[in-house]
Amino acid sequence: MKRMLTGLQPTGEITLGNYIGAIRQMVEYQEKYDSFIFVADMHAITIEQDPAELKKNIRNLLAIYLACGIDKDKNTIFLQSENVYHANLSWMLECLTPYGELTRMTQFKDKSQKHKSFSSGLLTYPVLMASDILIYDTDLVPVGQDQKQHVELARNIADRVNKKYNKELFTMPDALIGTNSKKIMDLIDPTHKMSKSSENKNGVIFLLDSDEDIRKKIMRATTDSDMSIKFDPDNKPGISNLINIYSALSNLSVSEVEEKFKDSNYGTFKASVAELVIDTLRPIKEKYEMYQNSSKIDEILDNGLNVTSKIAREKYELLKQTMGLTR
Ligand code: ATP
Ligand code: LTN
Repeated sequence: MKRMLTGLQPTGEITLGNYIGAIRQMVEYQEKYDSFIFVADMHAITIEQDPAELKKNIRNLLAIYLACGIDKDKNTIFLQSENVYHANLSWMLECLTPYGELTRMTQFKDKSQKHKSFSSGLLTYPVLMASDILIYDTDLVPVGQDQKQHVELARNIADRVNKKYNKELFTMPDALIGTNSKKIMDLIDPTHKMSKSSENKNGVIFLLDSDEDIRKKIMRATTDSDMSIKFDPDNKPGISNLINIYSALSNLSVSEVEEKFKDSNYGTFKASVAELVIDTLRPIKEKYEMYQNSSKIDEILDNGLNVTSKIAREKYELLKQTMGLTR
């Protein structure tokens, strides 16, 4: 069985974009692959985090995973910072990665421009991601388009290190980009991705938003004055985004959604999108409450640490020996 690994950063409340673009795929893939799912908390600290807030976000993300249907019996679920081998392997890989390769990463260029001052971790973060992936001999890495370049870097590192030491040290991973994985845009500014860390929360649907808030946000979503429900991301980004959301949650194709609402006005269409989002999120919210307050999370993490630290330690020792870090 192929091994799959992926994780989200606990950098804030989980959005509908994270759900449609990432979590739903994880739930689907858990049936097919030997699946490793983690909370990328070491990645989160590349940007400054309030410690109490980070702690809360870590637990919330774990409860969200479970509430969305990630099954503890079908996945190895763990917290990245508890498994110390990730960062140790990452250091060795950093020393095997040219600086220029990291400054060329699109996400680094974007994020380093956005923040006045930023940590060196923001630059080296893709190597830690490569370490997360390579340490388990991962075959498949489900990610959104924005992370594809980082998986490519992990492949480059694996290939270079294997060649350098003339050994099959690492398995070559492949990015897995879902065919119907859609990029969900901000409701207020539909030319930008819906993002946990957006300033204006009115453009973002959080999985735990109240029904009323969801309705308000969708009814106030930016649209155009053309009044036709047509998918045209360049000229009608707002309506196209709502069509994408409806399509993703109803499993209807974009053209089936256009057909279904061809005689509707924007108000009716928006109300239907809102109701579908509310119906989708209702059971998730109910389960979330149950998991958040249970000791299940701790049991799951203890087991995850146990399983992953054995595998990770072996890979770490192997590279350590190979590089001559030994007495
Ligand atoms: P941040 O604001 O902290 O950058 P984010 O909401 O952009 O967070 P990430 O933690 O970077 O989310 O991404 C987690 C996963 O969710 C990734 O696989 C990413 O591709 C996916 N994802 C994030 N936002 C969206 C979106 N708007 N549409 C579809 N997929 C998304
Ligand atoms: N960088 C990813 C989170 C992440 C990840 C990984 C995803 C960290 N390590 C390993 C897949 C595999 C993000 O920001 N979404």
